[in-house]
Amino acid sequence: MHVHILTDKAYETDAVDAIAEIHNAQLKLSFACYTNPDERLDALSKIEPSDSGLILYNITDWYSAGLRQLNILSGNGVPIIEVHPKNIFCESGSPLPKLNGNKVGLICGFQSRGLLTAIARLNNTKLSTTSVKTKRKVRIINGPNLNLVGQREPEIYGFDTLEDVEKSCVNIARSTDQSLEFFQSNYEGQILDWIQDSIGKIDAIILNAGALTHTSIAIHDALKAFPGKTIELHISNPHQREVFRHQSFVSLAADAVITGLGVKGYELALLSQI
Ligand code: CA2
Repeated sequence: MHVHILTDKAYETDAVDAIAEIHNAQLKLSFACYTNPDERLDALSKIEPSDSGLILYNITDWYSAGLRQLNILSGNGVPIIEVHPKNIFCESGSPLPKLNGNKVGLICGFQSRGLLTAIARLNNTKLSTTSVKTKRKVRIINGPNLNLVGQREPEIYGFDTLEDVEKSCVNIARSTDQSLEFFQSNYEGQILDWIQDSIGKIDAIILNAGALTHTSIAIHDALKAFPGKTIELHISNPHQREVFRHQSFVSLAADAVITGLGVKGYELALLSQI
């Protein structure tokens, strides 16, 4: 499994080096930065048809000789993915012209994280035993009465139902390469089981414990045992409400807290990198 990453921007090397370090344990990554077009051609000519793929990172100026080389590689069955940190379609840039062979695709707009997605894609294409190791695994856990959101008290919780929230979170998880499970229960024991079951399996829990936030030392203790990241989330801002909502046992065990942003808070928690 040998993936080549090619760029022509010297300032990108740090990001790519860090990514190469993470991935070299699982696959061989060769990273090269060529600002000189002739050197780039030379590098392309050294890629073997048996190699697993080529990632072109943030390269904007292509010229006919380069395209010819890429066409040969692509025709030889080497998958090629073009990655741009920015959304080139918003910046009046344009993608590489279509190649003859099996160009895999284009990823843009995810900053340097697009590289991870491209590597995971190539990894998957050729190595069925190494599934997508780069995916952050997230659980969103909702506590009591959150199944009523959108149906009652819209002045506090808005009009979106929990089902609507789940749908938008699933879309965000998909586009940010995270795997997501979305739960709701009215039972404290069930929430404890989901937290305990996350240990060793899940990278981050986004928890809206509902009213249990203000009462449950058991949830606090379970979160303390969870080694991943915990984001406490509330649709409303409990600090602006009754005094009994000002105390949170979850906050003491959480890495971050989002409150009062409505159901958008779920999406923001999912987009945050902690
Ligand atoms: O603001 C939040 O997200 C809360 O966690 C929601 C809880 C509340 O007990 C917390 O203090 C703050 C309540 C869950 C939703 O309960 C509803 C009750 C009736 C109608 C609609 C929702």
